[in-house]
Amino acid sequence: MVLKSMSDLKGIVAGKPKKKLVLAAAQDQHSLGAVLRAWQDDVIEPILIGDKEIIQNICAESNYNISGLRIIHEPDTDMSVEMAVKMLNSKQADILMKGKVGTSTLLKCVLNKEWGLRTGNLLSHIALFEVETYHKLIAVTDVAMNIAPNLKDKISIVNNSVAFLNKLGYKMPKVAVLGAVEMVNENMEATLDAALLSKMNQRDQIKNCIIDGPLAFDNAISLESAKHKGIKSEVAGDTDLLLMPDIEVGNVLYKSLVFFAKAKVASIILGALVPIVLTSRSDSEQAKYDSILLSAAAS
Ligand code: COD
Repeated sequence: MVLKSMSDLKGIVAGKPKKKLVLAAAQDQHSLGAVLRAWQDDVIEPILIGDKEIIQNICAESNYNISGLRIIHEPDTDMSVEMAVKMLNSKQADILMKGKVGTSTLLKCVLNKEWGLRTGNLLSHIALFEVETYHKLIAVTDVAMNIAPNLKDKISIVNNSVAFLNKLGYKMPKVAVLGAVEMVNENMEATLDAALLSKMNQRDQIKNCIIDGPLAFDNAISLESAKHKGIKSEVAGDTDLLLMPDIEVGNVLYKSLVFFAKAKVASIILGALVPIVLTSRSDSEQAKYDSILLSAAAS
């Protein structure tokens, strides 16, 4: 099975038990809109932590019905994130969501050694895109957490992502490891890592997926382009997951897809005790809603 559009996520979460979601630093218009919609749709039971007065004002201005909603008043942003992470650590809820707080502030709390959400695995970010010009959803990793992953990190990032895609119903997701070129160039580390990951996959050291690389972006997503260059690959033109060389390339691709290609996006952090909805502050309410669905599908 592969997902063709973001609306397919609803089918995956339908019938699953409702999940408790904690929104940290909840005084954020788009996050509140998304959370309340997912609450209405019976996907989640929300708990909001943040500045109660601002939350109530945003909800009143937007005509959101919040009667019966649990709101914990904590006006200090850092404290509200800490409180949220501690709730997840003590298993009082199932999903963490970032509200009006910087990504690295939230991630530092998540990585706290005493009360964070570590599991001993590497945590990584995955984003799912619906782009009009591609025939199915395409996942991209890591565009927001791991800054400059080495080969060991990339193995963990692929394993996190593949386990997640397997959970969504993909039996053997096709993974393209990106470089600037499709040939191994000893001066380009990304191409060396890509070749090693492909060989590890062939030898069954990385399972439940088909990996090919290095592939340049065009070969990964266009069969015609791959054929033109004489590349024979099971992955080329039919990629389910793009593995990025580093955060800069990944983040620029993310923003280009959203702003230039008007792609829909949903994104979460994998590998922690619980799924974490971690979207960019500039992401739309729809992107935040789809990310909640994605986290519910993952938990
Ligand atoms: N998974 C598990 N443990 C990790 C991870 C990870 N991905 N990253 C770091 N750790 C552990 C380390 O092993 C160490 O024990 C501790 O956490 C601290 O590690 P540092 O010193 O390397 O990391 P920090 O605390 O300085 O920063 C961690 C961040 C995740 C905050 C940092 O990597 C970061 O800022 N990432 C980019 C976030 C961002 O700005 N994204 C914006 C794009 S939208």
